[in-house]
Parts: sequence; C-alpha cells; structure tokens
Amino acid sequence: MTDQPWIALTRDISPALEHCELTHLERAPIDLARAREQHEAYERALAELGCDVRRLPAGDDMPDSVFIEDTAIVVDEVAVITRPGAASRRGETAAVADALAAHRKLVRLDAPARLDGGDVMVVDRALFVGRSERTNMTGIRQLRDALRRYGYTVQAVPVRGCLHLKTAVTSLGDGRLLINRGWVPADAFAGYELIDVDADEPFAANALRVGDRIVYPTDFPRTRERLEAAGMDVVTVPADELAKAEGAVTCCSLVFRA
Ligand code: CIR
Repeated sequence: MTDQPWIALTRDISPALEHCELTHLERAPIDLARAREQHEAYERALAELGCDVRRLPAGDDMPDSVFIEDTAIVVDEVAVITRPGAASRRGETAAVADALAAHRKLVRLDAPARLDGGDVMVVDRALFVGRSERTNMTGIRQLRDALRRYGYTVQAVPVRGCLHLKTAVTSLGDGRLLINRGWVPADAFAGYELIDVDADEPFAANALRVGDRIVYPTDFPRTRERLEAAGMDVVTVPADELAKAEGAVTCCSLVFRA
C-alpha cells in the first residue's frame, strides 16, 4: 500500500522522438538530453505533490510515447483505453493498458473510433471532448457509452487551430477553466469561471492540476501572473523542449487516485 494519494503514470522519451507527429508546428531540432532533463524535472514535481510516479519504458518505434495522456482516460471507476487519432500512435496503448489493468477495470474504444486523451477534459462528472483532427464523433460516442453508467456526462466541443481540446482549455479546479478562446468556443463552458491566457501566450492554456496545486510551464509568465493573482499555487516546470513535439504538461502523465 502507498500512502500517496495519486499514481502518476509517465513514459520514457523514445530515442525516436525527432520523428514525432506534428500538426500545427514546424519541425525543429529536439535536444533529446534536454528533453529528458525536463521530463525528469516534471516527474520530480509530481512526486513532490504527492504522486507515486511510475515510468513505463518507451519503444524505439514509438516516437510519441512520452505523451501518455493520449492513450487512456482514467476515472475513479474505470480506465478507457483510447484508439489514438494518429495511426503511428496506436501501438502505444498496449503497455499502458497492461499497467492500468492493475488499478482499474478496462474498457477499450474500437475502430472506427478515434480519440486522443488530450481531447478529454474531466471536470468532476462532466467530460468535455474536443472534436479535433484526432478525435471523431464515433470516439466521443463510445466514450459516452463507456462512462454513462457511472454518472458521467460527455459533451462534444469543436476545436479549431490547435492540436487538442486541452491545448485550448484546461481545468484549474473549483469551477475555473484556463482558456484560449481563439481555439475553442467559450460558450461551451457556461457556468464555469473562465481565466483567459495572455494574448501573447497562445499556448498557455495547458495546466495540470494535482490536488490543490497547478503544474505549469515556465514559458508563460504573463498567464502565470493571472493564475497567481487568482490565488492559485503554481509549481513551474521547464517544458519548452517537449513543446517542440507539440506536447505540454497534461500530456506527459496519467494522474489518478491510487
Ligand atoms: C502528437 O502529435 O500526437 C504528439 N507529437 C504530441 C501529443 C501531445 N499530446 C497531448 O497534448 N495530449
């Protein structure tokens, strides 16, 4: 038994990271050693916040495996294993499913469903799911069918101009969302308090809440000021190297109650 309240599954950075999928960014050289240092700093931050961090190995043939969030949706009752939208990423789910089987009953999405975990924002029992280049309506319906029996609602939200829903909006807890309204319609989130990213920091909407703290990239100081002004306890991590692979802080872990 662990006395840590959360498990954080992470995954090694593949030596093939430079061949990662890219949708909205130009390919830029990635310094693998620097990416690994930053990833370790991220894991240390999660451990300091009370997570039992468990890192899965990466395959040489899985350039994007570090972005483990895309492979599963984990709620208290069940883990839904996704069918990632990029064909190159479908091999990533097997090892994650094996690891999650020790903690949750598993449900799997089936073809022709396509769904990336980066498109799924869980706010208590409400799930918002981006209809994006990676996630289709079949995927959203299958997720809804898998979770309805546990009392979760699943609402589709259109995403334009960025990779995933959570590139555009993430939950800060206590009914607050951090949002870039340029990429997602704000009226999908009626009833929530919206905090806008700074206009000069379009990629700043991806924040990871763990307990009552926010894990957040060092790269967005203006938006960070807004979070702190709203009373949030922000823990910064360096994340610019994996950002070149179109990843952010939520993408690199699956955090769930032990
Ligand atoms: C991809 O395009 O699939 C990866 N290069 C980046 C995935 C980032 N994942 C996420 O935001 N959840």
